[in-house]
Amino acid sequence: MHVYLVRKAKYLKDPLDVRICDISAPSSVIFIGVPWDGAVAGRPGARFAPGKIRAAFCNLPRNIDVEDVGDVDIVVGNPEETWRRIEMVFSSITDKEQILIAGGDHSITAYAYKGLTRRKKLSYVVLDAHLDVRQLSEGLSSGVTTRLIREFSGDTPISIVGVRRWANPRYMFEQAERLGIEYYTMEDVDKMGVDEVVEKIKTAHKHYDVYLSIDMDVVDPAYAPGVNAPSPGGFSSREVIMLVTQLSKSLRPLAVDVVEVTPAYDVGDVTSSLAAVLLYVSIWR
Ligand SMILES: [Mn+2]
Repeated sequence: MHVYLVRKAKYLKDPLDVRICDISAPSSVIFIGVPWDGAVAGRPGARFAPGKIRAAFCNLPRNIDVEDVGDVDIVVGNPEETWRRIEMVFSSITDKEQILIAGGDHSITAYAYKGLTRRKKLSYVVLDAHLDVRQLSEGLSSGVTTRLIREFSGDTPISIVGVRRWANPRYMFEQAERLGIEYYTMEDVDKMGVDEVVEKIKTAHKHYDVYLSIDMDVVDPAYAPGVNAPSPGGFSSREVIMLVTQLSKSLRPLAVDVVEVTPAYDVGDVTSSLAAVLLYVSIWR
């Protein structure tokens, strides 16, 4: 092969400037993609997000080893088989300090959680504009995730941060309360401040291995336009980076996912690159 032919062109030649994917090494921190969007009721295309998020994540500075273990092999048109596969993959992950997950629509979270909960006593923290307490009988959508997690988790704590009053019908707030789900609306966050919210969540989840899920629609559409169900009035990218950094330092989550990115609606990959940065700052080791 010609000496000037490389697998991937490197634009900068500084040998000290090493990026995450320049070297592939086993690590206790792994990156896994779940390219499934078969449960999207709104704007489809999240199946293409892991590729975009991976590309952005790969290009971040390599301050820690992260092992890319690939994508879950999903089956288009078959949610039951796909969810079974996701659950199998995650139930087989052992001895990892942290699992970074690039979705996919939000339904992947429920089955990743279900797989991991076979070995660990998990609790669930989610950043989301939506309560996601819909029933499967309403139709296949990613709005069922928090209800499914409640079913899979028994009575372990569930906290939602960033809920929009204008993006959820009133009865869903009652449903969430009935299911024992703690939620913080954007107004709550504004009134209390991020420090107090993080402190309250830390106390509620202190005896558990935490699964932290980041639905990118928690971010304002001005900063994250490429999502399935955008809702105005969310965090800026700077605010959400600070929130995820603080939550991760406090909770040391076992698993962190970024979901609902829809590259076809994105602008210049800003949503994918923010998702990649959120995974990056969630690394607590
Ligand atoms: Mn959502």
